[in-house]
Amino acid sequence: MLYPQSNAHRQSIDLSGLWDFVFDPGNQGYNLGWEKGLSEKHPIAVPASWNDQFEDRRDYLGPAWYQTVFVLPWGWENHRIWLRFGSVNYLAEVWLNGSWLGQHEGGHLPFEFDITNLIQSQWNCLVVRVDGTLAPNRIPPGNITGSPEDFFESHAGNFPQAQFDFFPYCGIHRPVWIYATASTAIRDITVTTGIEGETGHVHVRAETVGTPNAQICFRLSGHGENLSARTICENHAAEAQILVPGAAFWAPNSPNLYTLQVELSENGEIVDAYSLQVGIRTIKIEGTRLLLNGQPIYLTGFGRHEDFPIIGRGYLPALIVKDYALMRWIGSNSFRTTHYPYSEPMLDLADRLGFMVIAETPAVGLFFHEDGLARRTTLCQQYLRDMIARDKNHPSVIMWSLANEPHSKPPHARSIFHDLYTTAKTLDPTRPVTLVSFLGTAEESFGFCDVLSLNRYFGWYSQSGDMESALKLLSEELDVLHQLYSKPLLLTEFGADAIAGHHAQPPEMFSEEYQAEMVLSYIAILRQKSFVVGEHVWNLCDFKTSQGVTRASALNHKGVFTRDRRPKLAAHRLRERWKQR
Ligand code: BDP
Repeated sequence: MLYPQSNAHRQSIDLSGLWDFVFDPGNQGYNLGWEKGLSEKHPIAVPASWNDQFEDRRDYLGPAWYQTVFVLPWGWENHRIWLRFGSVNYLAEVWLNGSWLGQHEGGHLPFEFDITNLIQSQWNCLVVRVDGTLAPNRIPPGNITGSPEDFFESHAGNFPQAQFDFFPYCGIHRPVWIYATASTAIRDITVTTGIEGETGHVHVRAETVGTPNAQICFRLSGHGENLSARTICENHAAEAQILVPGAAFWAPNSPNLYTLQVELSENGEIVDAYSLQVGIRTIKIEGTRLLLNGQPIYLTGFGRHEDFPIIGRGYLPALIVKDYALMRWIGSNSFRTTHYPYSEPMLDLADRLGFMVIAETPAVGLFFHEDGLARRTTLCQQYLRDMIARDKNHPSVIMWSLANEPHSKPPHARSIFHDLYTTAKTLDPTRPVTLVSFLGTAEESFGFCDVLSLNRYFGWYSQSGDMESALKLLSEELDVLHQLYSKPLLLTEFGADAIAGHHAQPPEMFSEEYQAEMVLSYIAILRQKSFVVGEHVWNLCDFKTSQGVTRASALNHKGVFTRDRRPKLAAHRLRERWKQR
């Protein structure tokens, strides 16, 4: 799904700002006709989670109602008009001027409605009902009361009872846009790239609406080139292959980008245009190595969260810029979008700044009890498809992650993941696909995944405080996985909680020294294994969680930076280590 853009042929307006809002704990909004307009209104900022914006509703997960009004912008008459939400967590129901537009389930991914026939020339009233209640048949799941062997017990007593280790923030988390195009317009663009010697191959496909056989022109410019291909759409689609001799390839140290301009014309007149940044690169697996543009790469970096005081999981451009500054300062080259797709601008910056990204679906904490399983499986498929549709054109995205730490011991888990793997490979044969597991040798999906992604906390949740035994176990387990599968292996999570300012010599748990020692000692082991292709420390920053006995101040303290982005000892040590490469 294309991100909104403004140019001479399409216009987008961001409706972010102060909206009206009301909590609906008694679920009376439908009966009171709130879809036509709210009777009680409190100001709320959009985008941002609602949980930390008020004095007393942190743990309230829904339902709640949002409302804003807007006028039809000048010149938008006779255009096709869309309403687009970047992310609403979790279930959104939407009305425009009292008419039902539809609903969307799941945070972290965009959805949109064609509002051409409902928009009015003067004021328009947009109402959104949001329900973030945790439920066992939602993705990610929560409020599970079933048999304990089906899920990870350590989250069971937490409040709110999420089946995952981050706060279940709710609300409109990313900008809401209205945008206008001509009735014949570009709806989707897919770019794949290849390399042959010095030549870059850029394959472009565009999909359109309106006139089925409009003319299309693909122009690729940058690095001294200005190449174009013209063709005519057949059945609303057109493709072209552009060869770029002596291409400037995209890589972390040289994130070269070209601009692809797609122009759609009717009777010789341009009716729509869309431009996209294109990085020419390949990503492949050869034996136990991960190759970018044919060269082995080693990932250094983090898992992270979209999380910050007051805005919760809301989109905050300054935070994105800051986190890239920190990730660059510390010498990392990659991250995983733990545990859900991040905002589109985050990926745009990864393209520009040269970070490699493992893009992960919201399938965290999956469990395989029959109750609700069919529904959860369908949602996982949908979120995977939607994530690939949204993020497929980013050169920075080098891998898809199907899930984080599923409780996948039950035998039927394997076929569910195999189906997800097949979906990812069918939609995008160009990228490796992984699944992030804590089961190690018991993870059945490692048999078909392209890369083994393992989370390990020896020395923390087990062998607590006993670094020597922890490292021995780590080293042995890695070797066993290598013997079993002989595939590239990523340590996607390792780390320790450190309360900033707490020190101990000799190091002990929760001190900055223990965290630093653990992270550095793990890295020393990983670097001895030729089949290990990367190390992602858990986490870039401390982040908010549900309350529970292992979460002092309802925070996970495994950040090497604090929640307000100040370095702990581990950040300095990592920087020294990663600057050596
Ligand atoms: C892993 C999870 C991650 C948690 C982390 C931890 O993948 O979401 O935050 O453990 O417990 O199991 O710190």
